[in-house]
Amino acid sequence: MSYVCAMSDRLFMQRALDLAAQGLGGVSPNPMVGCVIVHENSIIGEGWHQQFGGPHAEVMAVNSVENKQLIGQSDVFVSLEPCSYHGKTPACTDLLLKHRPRRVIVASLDPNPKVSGTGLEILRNAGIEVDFGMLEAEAMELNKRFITAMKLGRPYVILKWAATSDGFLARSNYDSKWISNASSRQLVHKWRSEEDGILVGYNTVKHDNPQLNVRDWDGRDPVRVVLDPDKALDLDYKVFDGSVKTYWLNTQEDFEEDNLISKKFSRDHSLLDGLHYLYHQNIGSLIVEGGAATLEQFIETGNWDEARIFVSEQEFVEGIAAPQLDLQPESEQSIDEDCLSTIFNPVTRKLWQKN
Ligand code: AOF
Ligand code: ZN
Repeated sequence: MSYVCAMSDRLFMQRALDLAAQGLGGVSPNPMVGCVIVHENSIIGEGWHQQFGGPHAEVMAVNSVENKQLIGQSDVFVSLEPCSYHGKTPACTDLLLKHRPRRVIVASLDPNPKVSGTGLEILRNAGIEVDFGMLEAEAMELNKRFITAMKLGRPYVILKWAATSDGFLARSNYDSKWISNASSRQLVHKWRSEEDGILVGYNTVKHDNPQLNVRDWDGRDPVRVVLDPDKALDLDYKVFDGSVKTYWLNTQEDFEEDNLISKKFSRDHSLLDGLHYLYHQNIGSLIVEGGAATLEQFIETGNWDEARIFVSEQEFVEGIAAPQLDLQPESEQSIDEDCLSTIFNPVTRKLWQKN
Protein backbone atom coordinates (compact mmCIF):
# COMPACT_ATOMS: atom_id res chain seq x y z
CA MET A 1 0.00 0.00 0.00
CA SER A 2 1.30 3.44 -0.88
CA TYR A 3 1.74 5.75 2.07
CA VAL A 4 1.63 8.88 -0.08
CA CYS A 5 -1.90 9.86 -1.02
CA ALA A 6 -2.67 11.33 -4.43
CA MET A 7 -3.44 14.75 -2.99
CA SER A 8 -0.02 15.15 -1.46
CA ASP A 9 1.51 13.78 -4.67
CA ARG A 10 0.04 16.79 -6.46
CA LEU A 11 1.43 19.12 -3.82
CA PHE A 12 4.89 17.66 -4.24
CA MET A 13 4.67 17.97 -8.01
CA GLN A 14 3.44 21.54 -7.63
CA ARG A 15 6.51 22.18 -5.48
CA ALA A 16 8.70 20.76 -8.28
CA LEU A 17 7.01 23.13 -10.75
CA ASP A 18 7.45 26.12 -8.42
CA LEU A 19 11.14 25.29 -8.06
CA ALA A 20 11.48 24.88 -11.82
CA ALA A 21 10.01 28.33 -12.44
CA GLN A 22 12.95 29.90 -10.66
CA GLY A 23 15.07 28.96 -13.67
CA LEU A 24 13.32 31.58 -15.82
CA GLY A 25 15.93 33.86 -17.38
CA GLY A 26 18.80 31.54 -16.42
CA VAL A 27 18.42 28.16 -18.09
CA SER A 28 17.21 28.86 -21.60
CA PRO A 29 17.59 27.38 -24.19
CA ASN A 30 17.29 24.50 -21.73
CA PRO A 31 13.94 23.80 -20.08
CA MET A 32 12.99 24.86 -16.56
CA VAL A 33 12.98 21.75 -14.40
CA GLY A 34 12.37 21.15 -10.69
CA CYS A 35 12.77 17.99 -8.61
CA VAL A 36 11.56 16.99 -5.14
CA ILE A 37 12.58 13.83 -3.26
CA VAL A 38 10.02 12.58 -0.75
CA HIS A 39 10.57 9.99 1.99
CA GLU A 40 7.63 8.92 4.16
CA ASN A 41 5.69 11.99 3.13
CA SER A 42 8.48 14.45 3.96
CA ILE A 43 10.68 16.29 1.51
CA ILE A 44 14.27 15.17 2.08
CA GLY A 45 15.78 16.87 -0.94
CA GLU A 46 14.94 19.29 -3.70
CA GLY A 47 16.56 21.26 -6.46
CA TRP A 48 16.09 22.91 -9.81
CA HIS A 49 18.05 23.50 -12.98
CA GLN A 50 19.53 26.94 -12.33
CA GLN A 51 21.86 27.70 -15.17
CA PHE A 52 22.35 26.67 -18.79
CA GLY A 53 25.17 24.11 -18.83
CA GLY A 54 24.86 23.61 -15.07
CA PRO A 55 23.63 20.55 -13.14
CA HIS A 56 20.14 19.29 -13.84
CA ALA A 57 17.31 19.42 -11.32
CA GLU A 58 17.68 15.74 -10.37
CA VAL A 59 21.38 16.21 -9.60
CA MET A 60 20.69 19.27 -7.46
CA ALA A 61 17.95 17.40 -5.59
CA VAL A 62 20.02 14.25 -4.98
CA ASN A 63 22.98 16.34 -3.85
CA SER A 64 20.78 18.12 -1.33
CA VAL A 65 19.76 14.86 0.41
CA GLU A 66 21.72 14.40 3.61
CA ASN A 67 21.22 10.65 4.03
CA LYS A 68 21.47 9.28 0.48
CA GLN A 69 20.55 5.78 1.72
CA LEU A 70 16.97 7.00 2.04
CA ILE A 71 16.62 7.71 -1.68
CA GLY A 72 16.10 3.98 -2.32
CA GLN A 73 12.83 4.15 -0.32
CA SER A 74 11.78 7.53 -1.66
CA ASP A 75 9.61 8.98 -4.42
CA VAL A 76 11.22 11.37 -6.88
CA PHE A 77 8.93 14.04 -8.36
CA VAL A 78 10.36 15.69 -11.44
CA SER A 79 8.61 18.21 -13.66
CA LEU A 80 10.25 16.95 -16.88
CA GLU A 81 11.15 13.45 -18.03
CA PRO A 82 14.72 12.71 -16.82
CA CYS A 83 17.27 13.01 -19.61
CA SER A 84 18.75 9.82 -20.98
CA TYR A 85 21.88 11.02 -22.78
CA HIS A 86 25.11 12.74 -21.87
CA GLY A 87 24.95 16.37 -23.12
CA LYS A 88 26.80 19.12 -21.29
CA THR A 89 26.06 17.07 -18.18
CA PRO A 90 25.60 13.30 -17.57
CA ALA A 91 22.28 11.50 -18.06
CA CYS A 92 19.87 11.86 -15.13
CA THR A 93 18.53 8.36 -15.78
CA ASP A 94 22.01 7.02 -14.80
CA LEU A 95 21.84 8.97 -11.55
CA LEU A 96 18.37 7.62 -10.77
CA LEU A 97 19.40 4.06 -11.62
CA LYS A 98 22.29 4.41 -9.20
CA HIS A 99 20.01 5.41 -6.32
CA ARG A 100 16.98 3.36 -7.42
CA PRO A 101 14.12 5.33 -5.84
CA ARG A 102 10.87 3.50 -5.11
CA ARG A 103 8.98 5.54 -7.67
CA VAL A 104 9.64 8.33 -10.17
CA ILE A 105 6.73 10.67 -10.87
CA VAL A 106 7.10 12.74 -14.05
CA ALA A 107 4.89 15.63 -15.14
CA SER A 108 5.74 16.06 -18.84
CA LEU A 109 7.74 14.52 -21.67
CA ASP A 110 11.03 16.01 -22.82
CA PRO A 111 10.42 17.04 -26.48
CA ASN A 112 14.16 16.79 -27.15
CA PRO A 113 14.36 13.98 -29.75
CA LYS A 114 17.44 12.67 -27.92
CA VAL A 115 15.17 11.95 -24.92
CA SER A 116 11.44 12.03 -25.80
CA GLY A 117 10.17 8.91 -24.05
CA THR A 118 13.46 7.05 -23.68
CA GLY A 119 14.00 8.55 -20.21
CA LEU A 120 10.76 6.97 -18.99
CA GLU A 121 11.48 3.72 -20.84
CA ILE A 122 14.96 3.29 -19.36
CA LEU A 123 13.62 3.68 -15.83
CA ARG A 124 10.68 1.33 -16.43
CA ASN A 125 12.89 -1.28 -18.09
CA ALA A 126 15.10 -1.17 -15.02
CA GLY A 127 12.10 -2.08 -12.86
CA ILE A 128 11.50 1.36 -11.34
CA GLU A 129 7.84 2.36 -11.01
CA VAL A 130 7.20 5.39 -13.19
CA ASP A 131 4.01 7.49 -13.00
CA PHE A 132 3.60 9.89 -15.86
CA GLY A 133 1.32 12.88 -16.46
CA MET A 134 0.68 14.50 -13.07
CA LEU A 135 0.19 18.29 -13.62
CA GLU A 136 1.25 17.70 -17.21
CA ALA A 137 -0.66 20.70 -18.62
CA GLU A 138 0.95 23.06 -16.10
CA ALA A 139 4.41 21.60 -16.75
CA MET A 140 4.00 21.98 -20.51
CA GLU A 141 2.83 25.57 -20.18
CA LEU A 142 5.81 26.34 -17.95
CA ASN A 143 8.10 25.13 -20.72
CA LYS A 144 6.18 26.72 -23.62
CA ARG A 145 9.41 28.39 -24.78
CA PHE A 146 11.51 25.22 -24.71
CA ILE A 147 8.86 23.02 -26.32
CA THR A 148 8.13 25.50 -29.13
CA ALA A 149 11.81 26.20 -29.82
CA MET A 150 12.74 22.50 -29.77
CA LYS A 151 9.90 21.54 -32.12
CA LEU A 152 10.20 24.45 -34.58
CA GLY A 153 13.96 25.03 -34.47
CA ARG A 154 13.41 28.73 -33.87
CA PRO A 155 13.12 30.89 -30.73
CA TYR A 156 9.77 31.27 -28.96
CA VAL A 157 8.61 34.68 -30.20
CA ILE A 158 6.81 37.18 -27.98
CA LEU A 159 5.53 40.28 -29.79
CA LYS A 160 5.14 43.34 -27.63
CA TRP A 161 3.70 46.70 -28.50
CA ALA A 162 1.89 49.63 -26.96
CA ALA A 163 -0.95 51.27 -28.87
CA THR A 164 -3.14 54.29 -28.30
CA SER A 165 -6.85 53.73 -27.70
CA ASP A 166 -7.44 54.72 -31.34
CA GLY A 167 -4.94 52.14 -32.63
CA PHE A 168 -1.64 53.90 -33.28
CA LEU A 169 1.89 52.82 -32.42
CA ALA A 170 3.50 56.21 -33.05
CA ARG A 171 2.82 59.62 -34.52
CA SER A 172 3.54 59.98 -38.25
CA ASN A 173 6.74 61.89 -37.47
CA TYR A 174 7.72 59.25 -34.86
CA ASP A 175 7.70 61.99 -32.24
CA SER A 176 5.75 60.09 -29.57
CA LYS A 177 8.16 58.52 -27.14
CA TRP A 178 5.84 57.01 -24.50
CA ILE A 179 2.40 55.56 -25.10
CA SER A 180 2.14 53.16 -22.15
CA ASN A 181 2.56 54.28 -18.54
CA ALA A 182 5.59 53.92 -16.24
CA SER A 183 4.34 50.70 -14.60
CA SER A 184 3.78 49.07 -17.99
CA ARG A 185 7.26 50.11 -19.07
CA GLN A 186 8.76 48.67 -15.91
CA LEU A 187 6.95 45.40 -16.60
CA VAL A 188 8.57 45.34 -20.04
CA HIS A 189 12.00 45.55 -18.40
CA LYS A 190 11.11 42.52 -16.27
CA TRP A 191 10.03 40.70 -19.45
CA ARG A 192 13.29 41.59 -21.18
CA SER A 193 15.18 39.95 -18.31
CA GLU A 194 13.20 36.74 -18.87
CA GLU A 195 13.97 36.24 -22.57
CA ASP A 196 17.19 35.33 -24.36
CA GLY A 197 16.98 37.98 -27.04
CA ILE A 198 15.30 41.28 -27.85
CA LEU A 199 14.66 42.18 -31.49
CA VAL A 200 13.83 45.41 -33.29
CA GLY A 201 13.88 46.57 -36.89
CA TYR A 202 15.79 49.33 -38.66
CA ASN A 203 13.10 52.00 -38.17
CA THR A 204 12.97 51.58 -34.41
CA VAL A 205 16.73 51.98 -34.07
CA LYS A 206 16.72 54.98 -36.39
CA HIS A 207 13.84 56.85 -34.76
CA ASP A 208 14.03 55.81 -31.08
CA ASN A 209 17.75 54.97 -30.67
CA PRO A 210 16.82 52.45 -27.93
CA GLN A 211 19.27 50.76 -25.54
CA LEU A 212 17.26 47.52 -25.45
CA ASN A 213 18.66 46.51 -22.06
CA VAL A 214 17.23 45.91 -18.58
CA ARG A 215 17.36 49.09 -16.52
CA ASP A 216 14.12 49.29 -14.63
CA TRP A 217 14.34 45.78 -13.17
CA ASP A 218 16.91 43.54 -11.55
CA GLY A 219 17.94 40.95 -14.13
CA ARG A 220 20.28 40.09 -16.94
CA ASP A 221 20.20 41.76 -20.33
CA PRO A 222 18.97 39.74 -23.32
CA VAL A 223 21.17 39.70 -26.40
CA ARG A 224 20.15 42.29 -28.97
CA VAL A 225 19.02 41.52 -32.49
CA VAL A 226 18.63 44.23 -35.13
CA LEU A 227 16.96 43.53 -38.49
CA ASP A 228 18.60 45.95 -40.90
CA PRO A 229 18.38 44.39 -44.41
CA ASP A 230 20.37 47.13 -46.17
CA LYS A 231 22.84 47.53 -43.29
CA ALA A 232 21.93 51.19 -43.40
CA LEU A 233 22.45 51.98 -39.71
CA ASP A 234 25.70 53.48 -38.54
CA LEU A 235 27.61 52.39 -35.46
CA ASP A 236 26.70 55.49 -33.43
CA TYR A 237 23.36 54.05 -32.34
CA LYS A 238 23.15 52.84 -28.74
CA VAL A 239 22.40 49.25 -29.78
CA PHE A 240 25.94 49.08 -31.16
CA ASP A 241 27.65 50.33 -27.98
CA GLY A 242 29.18 46.90 -27.34
CA SER A 243 27.72 46.60 -23.83
CA VAL A 244 25.67 43.53 -24.82
CA LYS A 245 26.14 40.89 -27.49
CA THR A 246 24.34 42.21 -30.57
CA TYR A 247 23.35 40.38 -33.75
CA TRP A 248 23.00 42.65 -36.78
CA LEU A 249 21.10 40.73 -39.46
CA ASN A 250 21.53 42.18 -42.96
CA THR A 251 22.25 41.33 -46.61
CA GLN A 252 25.69 42.93 -46.80
CA GLU A 253 28.44 41.57 -44.63
CA ASP A 254 29.60 38.81 -42.27
CA PHE A 255 31.87 39.96 -39.50
CA GLU A 256 32.40 39.56 -35.79
CA GLU A 257 34.06 42.12 -33.57
CA ASP A 258 33.87 42.11 -29.79
CA ASN A 259 30.18 41.93 -29.00
CA LEU A 260 28.93 42.74 -32.49
CA ILE A 261 28.07 39.98 -34.92
CA SER A 262 27.04 41.08 -38.39
CA LYS A 263 25.37 38.18 -40.20
CA LYS A 264 24.70 38.26 -43.90
CA PHE A 265 21.64 36.62 -45.46
CA SER A 266 20.73 36.58 -49.14
CA ARG A 267 18.13 39.12 -50.34
CA ASP A 268 15.49 36.46 -50.74
CA HIS A 269 16.06 34.93 -47.33
CA SER A 270 13.00 34.38 -45.21
CA LEU A 271 12.53 35.70 -41.71
CA LEU A 272 12.52 32.09 -40.63
CA ASP A 273 16.11 31.63 -41.85
CA GLY A 274 17.16 34.40 -39.48
CA LEU A 275 15.20 32.80 -36.66
CA HIS A 276 16.79 29.39 -37.33
CA TYR A 277 20.19 31.08 -37.19
CA LEU A 278 19.37 32.72 -33.83
CA TYR A 279 18.14 29.40 -32.43
CA HIS A 280 21.50 27.88 -33.30
CA GLN A 281 23.16 30.71 -31.38
CA ASN A 282 21.33 29.38 -28.29
CA ILE A 283 18.60 32.00 -28.39
CA GLY A 284 15.56 30.05 -27.22
CA SER A 285 13.20 33.02 -26.90
CA LEU A 286 12.87 36.49 -28.38
CA ILE A 287 10.86 39.52 -27.40
CA VAL A 288 10.09 41.63 -30.47
CA GLU A 289 9.57 45.28 -29.60
CA GLY A 290 8.89 46.85 -32.98
CA GLY A 291 8.38 48.75 -35.06
CA ALA A 292 5.18 48.31 -37.00
CA ALA A 293 6.73 46.79 -40.15
CA THR A 294 8.82 44.35 -38.13
CA LEU A 295 5.87 43.23 -36.01
CA GLU A 296 3.75 42.83 -39.17
CA GLN A 297 6.46 40.69 -40.74
CA PHE A 298 6.34 38.27 -37.81
CA ILE A 299 2.54 38.20 -37.85
CA GLU A 300 2.21 37.77 -41.62
CA THR A 301 4.66 34.88 -41.72
CA GLY A 302 3.14 33.19 -38.65
CA ASN A 303 6.47 33.32 -36.84
CA TRP A 304 5.08 34.37 -33.47
CA ASP A 305 3.79 32.59 -30.41
CA GLU A 306 2.52 35.21 -28.00
CA ALA A 307 1.55 38.89 -28.20
CA ARG A 308 1.50 41.23 -25.22
CA ILE A 309 -0.31 44.40 -26.13
CA PHE A 310 -0.71 47.51 -24.01
CA VAL A 311 -3.51 49.89 -24.90
CA SER A 312 -3.31 53.30 -23.28
CA GLU A 313 -5.94 55.99 -22.87
CA GLN A 314 -4.08 58.32 -25.20
CA GLU A 315 -5.45 59.20 -28.62
CA PHE A 316 -3.32 60.23 -31.58
CA VAL A 317 -6.09 60.57 -34.24
CA GLU A 318 -3.52 59.81 -36.91
CA GLY A 319 -0.13 58.14 -37.09
CA ILE A 320 1.46 54.75 -37.70
CA ALA A 321 -1.16 52.05 -37.31
CA ALA A 322 -0.64 49.30 -34.73
CA PRO A 323 -0.78 45.71 -36.00
CA GLN A 324 -4.17 44.03 -35.82
CA LEU A 325 -4.60 40.56 -34.39
CA ASP A 326 -8.12 39.35 -34.85
CA LEU A 327 -7.92 36.82 -32.04
CA GLN A 328 -9.53 36.47 -28.65
CA PRO A 329 -7.15 37.51 -25.81
CA GLU A 330 -6.22 34.83 -23.31
CA SER A 331 -6.26 37.45 -20.56
CA GLU A 332 -6.75 41.16 -20.05
CA GLN A 333 -5.50 43.06 -17.05
CA SER A 334 -5.13 46.65 -15.91
CA ILE A 335 -1.66 48.09 -15.46
CA ASP A 336 -2.62 51.36 -13.83
CA GLU A 337 -4.65 53.06 -16.57
CA ASP A 338 -3.31 50.84 -19.40
CA CYS A 339 -4.97 47.61 -20.49
CA LEU A 340 -2.64 44.66 -21.14
CA SER A 341 -3.92 41.86 -23.40
CA THR A 342 -2.13 38.57 -23.88
CA ILE A 343 -2.85 36.62 -27.06
CA PHE A 344 -1.42 33.25 -28.05
CA ASN A 345 -0.91 32.10 -31.63
CA PRO A 346 -3.56 29.36 -31.93
CA VAL A 347 -1.37 27.37 -34.35
CA THR A 348 1.82 27.15 -32.28
CA ARG A 349 -0.03 27.00 -28.97
CA LYS A 350 -1.03 23.43 -29.86
CA LEU A 351 2.62 22.47 -29.45
CA TRP A 352 2.64 23.11 -25.71
CA GLN A 353 -1.01 23.03 -24.74
CA LYS A 354 -2.25 19.67 -23.56
CA ASN A 355 -5.45 18.78 -25.41
C1 AOF B 1 16.66 16.77 -16.98
N1 AOF B 1 16.75 17.63 -15.94
O1 AOF B 1 17.07 19.67 -15.10
C2 AOF B 1 17.07 19.44 -17.43
C3 AOF B 1 16.92 18.55 -18.51
O2 AOF B 1 23.42 19.78 -22.15
P1 AOF B 1 22.74 19.25 -20.93
O3 AOF B 1 23.43 18.06 -20.34
O4 AOF B 1 22.47 20.30 -19.88
O5 AOF B 1 21.32 18.69 -21.42
C4 AOF B 1 20.34 19.55 -21.90
C5 AOF B 1 19.09 18.75 -22.24
O6 AOF B 1 18.66 18.04 -21.08
C6 AOF B 1 17.91 19.63 -22.65
O7 AOF B 1 17.89 19.86 -24.04
C7 AOF B 1 16.73 18.79 -22.20
O8 AOF B 1 16.48 17.77 -23.14
C8 AOF B 1 17.27 18.14 -20.93
N2 AOF B 1 17.00 19.00 -19.77
N3 AOF B 1 16.69 17.24 -18.25
O9 AOF B 1 16.55 15.57 -16.78
C9 AOF B 1 16.96 18.93 -16.10
N4 AOF B 1 17.31 20.76 -17.62
ZN1 ZN C 1 19.09 15.50 -16.87
